[in-house]
Amino acid sequence: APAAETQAIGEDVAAIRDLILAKLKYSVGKSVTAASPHDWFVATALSVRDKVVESWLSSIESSKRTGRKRVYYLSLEFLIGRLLIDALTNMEMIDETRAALAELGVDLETLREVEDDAALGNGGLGRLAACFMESMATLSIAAYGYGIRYDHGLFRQRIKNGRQLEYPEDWLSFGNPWEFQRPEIVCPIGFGGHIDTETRPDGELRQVWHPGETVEALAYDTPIPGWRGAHINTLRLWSARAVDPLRLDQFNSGDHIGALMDRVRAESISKVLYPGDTTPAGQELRLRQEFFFASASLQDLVRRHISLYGDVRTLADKAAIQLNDTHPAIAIAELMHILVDLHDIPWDEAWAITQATFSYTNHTLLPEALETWPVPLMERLLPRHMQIIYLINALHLAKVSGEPDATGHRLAALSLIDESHGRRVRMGHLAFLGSHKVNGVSQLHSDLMKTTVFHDLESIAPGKITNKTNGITFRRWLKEANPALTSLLMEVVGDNLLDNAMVLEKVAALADDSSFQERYAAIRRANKMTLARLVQQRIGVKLNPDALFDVHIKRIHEYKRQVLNILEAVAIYEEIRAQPFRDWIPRVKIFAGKAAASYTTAKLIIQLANDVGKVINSDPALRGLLKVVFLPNYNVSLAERIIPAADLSEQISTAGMEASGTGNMKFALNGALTIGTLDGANVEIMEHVGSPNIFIFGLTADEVEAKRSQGINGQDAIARSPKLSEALESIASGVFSPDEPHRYRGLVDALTYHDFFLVTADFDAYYNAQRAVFRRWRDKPAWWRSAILNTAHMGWFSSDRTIAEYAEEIWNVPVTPPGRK
Ligand code: 26Y
Repeated sequence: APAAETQAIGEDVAAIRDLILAKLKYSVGKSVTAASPHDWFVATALSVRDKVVESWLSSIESSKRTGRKRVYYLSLEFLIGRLLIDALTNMEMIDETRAALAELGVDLETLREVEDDAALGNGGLGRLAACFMESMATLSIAAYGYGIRYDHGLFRQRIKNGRQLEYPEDWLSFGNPWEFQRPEIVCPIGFGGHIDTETRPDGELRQVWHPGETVEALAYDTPIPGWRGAHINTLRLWSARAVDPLRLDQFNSGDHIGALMDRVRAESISKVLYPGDTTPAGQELRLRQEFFFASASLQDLVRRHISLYGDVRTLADKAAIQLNDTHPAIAIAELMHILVDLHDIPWDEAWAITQATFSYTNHTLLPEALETWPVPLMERLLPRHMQIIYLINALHLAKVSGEPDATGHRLAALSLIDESHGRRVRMGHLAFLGSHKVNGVSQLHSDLMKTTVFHDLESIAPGKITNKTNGITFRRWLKEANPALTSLLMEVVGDNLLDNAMVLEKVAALADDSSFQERYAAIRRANKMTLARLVQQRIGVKLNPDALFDVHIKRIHEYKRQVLNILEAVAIYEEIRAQPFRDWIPRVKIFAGKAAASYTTAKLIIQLANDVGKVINSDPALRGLLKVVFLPNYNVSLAERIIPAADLSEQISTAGMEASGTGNMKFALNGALTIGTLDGANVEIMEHVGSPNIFIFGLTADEVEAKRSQGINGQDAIARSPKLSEALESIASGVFSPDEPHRYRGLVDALTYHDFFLVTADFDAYYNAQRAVFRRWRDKPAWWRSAILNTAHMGWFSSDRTIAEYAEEIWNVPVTPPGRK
C-alpha cells in the first residue's frame, strides 16, 4: 500500500484504540486491568456502534427528506446470531479494530466468542428474516423490521445420556449493547372486552371496541448496517409491559405476590419465543403474541405515515408491509380496524388500501404448520377483529357465489372459516385475501402452492402467487464465516465480490487449475482443523481432518429425514465390520439441530444419532474410519463454524416438503457438494451448479405423491434391500441401545408399516448416491473441480438478488446497489 494509505490506517487504528479505551472507562466503568473479555466486548461493540449510529441518523433523515416509500417486514422471528463481527465487517472496520485491540493485548476472536447469539427464531424462517434485514440495508431500501423482543430466545439444548434437554436461554442477562430503548414509544394493545355501535356526525354507524384488558408495547431499536455502512435500517422489537407496575393497595395489604399478578400476565407476552402450544393456555398466549406485535407495529407505522404525509389514505403509496408467513396475518384485520373504526374510511376503500399495502410469504405446505385459530378463542380475545374477519369473508364469498362453479364444496374451500373440525379461522386465507401478492420461497414450492393449499384461492386471483427464491447474505455466510476463502476468491474476482455476487462466475475458469485447487483445498483443511478442535472441546471426540466431513445440520424433523442418514451410517458400519480391510474412505457424519420440546419422535431421533455415535465411535474394529457426532445446541454461530468445514451437505428431505432450505445455499457457496433430493431450492441449486456437481437422488415430488396414494407401507422396500433390512434389524434389536434394547422398536415399526416420509422407499437411492460421493472423493482433482464450481455458480443465491426481486415486483421501491467508496 502507498505510504499515505498506510499512515491513514495507522491513524484509524490509534483512533479506534482510544475510542475503545474511552468506552471501557466511561460506559463500562472498568479499568484496563480489571476488564474481563465481556467488558472488552461491550467497549468494542459500543465503539463500532458510534459509527453505526452516525450513519443511521443520516439514513433516517434522508428517507424522511426524500419521502421514500418504506418497507415493513413483520416477523415473529429474527434469528440474528452475533452482531460484533457483522457490524465491524459492514462498517469496514474489522482489520483496524483487530489491530487496535491487539495493541491493547486483546484478541478480537475471543471477544467474538463471548457475545450471546440473538436467537429470536426457530430456524429457516427466522434466519431468512435476518438475512433480508441485512440485504435491505445493503440495497438502501428504507426498511423496518418489526418483531418481539423475547426475554428468552430459542431454548439452549443440552444432551444428557444421548437425550435432548431444554434449558431457558438468557441472552439479555449481561445486557445488550446493540439496542436502544425508546421509552417514549409506547403503544396500547387491547384484548377482549365488548363493542358498542355509535352514530357518527354524518349519520353513518361506527363500531367502537372497548377492550377489557390493555397491555403496553414498548419499543427497542437495533440498527442494522448494510454492506459498506452506506445505509442503516431499524429493527424495532416490542416488549410487553403492564399498564400499572403493581397494585399498590393489594401490596400494602400484604398480598405481595397477588399485587404483581396483572403485571406477570401482561409481561408473559414477550417472555419466550414460541411458547408450547399443545395446551389451550399455550395457544392463547401465542395468539396474544401475534396480535400484540401486529397491532403495535401497525399503530406505529400508521402514526409515522400520518405525521409525514397527513393522510392515512395514501398509506399504500408510501408503505409496503410484508408478512413473514401467517404469524402476523392478524395485522390485516388490525389495519381494517384502524382505517374503518378509527379513521372513518369507508369499508371498500379501506380494503383496497389494505390489499395494496400487504403482501404475504408462505414458508410451508405442511398441514400442521398452517395456522388456524378457533373461532371462540378469537371472539373472546379479539371480538372486533373477528367481526371484521366475518365481514371480509361474507363479501369474499358473495363475490364468488355468483360464479357457475360455486358448489358448496368450493365455497367451503374458499372460506376464511374452516368448518371441518370445529370452526377455525384460516390465517393463510386471510393473508392471501388481504394481500396484492403472495409468494413461495422456491420455484417448486411456489408451483406446489398453486396446486395444493391455495389451489382454489389462486383460481379467483390468477397471477397473485409469485415466486421469490430465497437467498442468504454473503457478508455473514461467506466473509464472516470463511474469511480465508473470501480473500482467495477476491484475488480472482476483485474486491467487489460482496457488492455484486455474480462476479463469482469468474471463478469457474479456475475450476481445473491445480494450484488454485490446492489453495482452495488448503483453506478447507484449515477450517476442518478448527472444527475438529471445537468438536474435541465440546464433546471430546477426536476427528481426522482428512476424513470426508458429511454434515446434516438443521431442525430435527421427520420430513428432513435425519433417520435416512443415520440408517446409511449403520449400514456402512456393518459393512466395515464385515470387511475391515477394503479401502474404506474415512468419513465423519456430523449432526446438529434442535427438536421441538413436544415433538417426541424428533427427540427420539436425536437419541438415536447419539446412541449410534456412541457405539460406532468406540468400536476399535473401525480404526477411526467412521465417526458419528452430534454437536449440542446448534445455533447461528455454530453454523458459521461448521459450514466452512463441510465437504458434503445433506439436503435429503422428502421431495415436496422442504419449502426452500437456505442451509443448502450456505454449504454450496462455501464449496461443499450437496447430496439431496429434488426438493425446495435444491432444484435451482442443481440448475446453477450443474448436475454433475451435485448428487441428486430419490423420488421426485410427483413420485412422492403417486407413491403415497398407493400406500406408505415400507415392507416391500425393506424386503428388496438387504442393507436396509439389516440396518433396521440391528437398530430394532438394541445393538445401539443395549441398556434398553426395545428403545427403537416403535421407530422401526413406524418405518416398516407407516412410512409417511418414504425413508425406506428412498434408502437404496440414497445409499447409491453416497457411493457416488465416495467415487468423486477418491478422484481429488474431480472433487475440487466440483467444489469450486459450486462456489462459482452460487452468486444468484445472494439475498441481495432475492430482495431486489421483492423490491421490484412486490414492494415497488427502488434499490441502490452498494458501491465502492
Ligand atoms: C405456527 C407455527 C406452527 C410455526 C412456527 C414456525 C410454523 C412454522 C414455523 C417456521 C417455519 C420455517 O422455518 N420454515 C422454513 O422457512 C425457510 C425460509 O423460507 C425455508 O427455507 C424452509 O424450507 C422452511 O422449512
